[in-house]
Amino acid sequence: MKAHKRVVLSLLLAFIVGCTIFAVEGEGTLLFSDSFEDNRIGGSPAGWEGAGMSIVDKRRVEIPDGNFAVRLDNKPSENGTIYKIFDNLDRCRLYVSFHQPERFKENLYIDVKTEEGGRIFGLFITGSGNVRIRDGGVQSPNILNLPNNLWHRVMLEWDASTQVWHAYVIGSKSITPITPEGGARFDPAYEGNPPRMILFEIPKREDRKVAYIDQVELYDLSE
Ligand SMILES: [Ca+2]
Repeated sequence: MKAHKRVVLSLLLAFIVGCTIFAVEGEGTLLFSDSFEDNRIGGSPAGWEGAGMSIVDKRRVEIPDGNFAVRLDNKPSENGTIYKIFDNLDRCRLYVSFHQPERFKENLYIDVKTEEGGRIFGLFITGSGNVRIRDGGVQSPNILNLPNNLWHRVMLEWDASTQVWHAYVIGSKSITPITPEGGARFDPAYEGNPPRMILFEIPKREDRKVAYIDQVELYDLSE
C-alpha cells in the first residue's frame, strides 16, 4: 500500500473511532457533573455526602481533569465514601474516573443504589484493579484488569424500566464493554425500588487505604 493511502486510511479510522466516542459521550441531557474544582484543598467536596472524603491536588496524585480530585480515606471503623442522591435516576449514564494507588490499594465500589442504600448494581474493583460486575445481585469473576497507579474512566448506563445495565471502560481511543452483550441485570431484591444514588466507596480496614475519584458526569437518557 502506498504511504498516502495508509495516511488516508489511518485518518479515516481515527475519524470513525472519534465519531463512535462522540456518539457515546454525546447522547442524553447532562443532569449533573462535578470535577471538584470549586472546592478548597483538604476540605470536603461541596454538594456530596460521605465520610473520609477530601479534596487533593497534583501534590498528592496526578489530576486527570482540572486541578482537583477527591481522595477517599478509610478508617478501621468507617468506610471512605462519597455519594449523592437524586430525585430520578431511572434512565441514566454515569461517567467517573478513578485511581487506586498501589501503596494503599483497596477494593473500590462504584455503585448505583436505592435511596436507602440498597445496591442495585455496580462495579467491584479489587485492590489490584480486577474489575467485577454485579449481575442480578451476584458478583461476577474478574472480567478485566485496570492497573494500579493510573487513572481509569468507566461508564455505567442503565434503564430501570428494563432492569438492565451496561458498563464500559472508556479509553482514549477505545470503548471496552465490561457487561455481557445485552447487558447485566439489576438486583431483583430491589425491584420496584428505583436507582436514586451514585456512590464510590472503599471499605473500612485496620490499615490505611486510599482511592481517588474525579470527573463525575451524569446524563439523563429519558428523552
Ligand atoms: Ca477535577
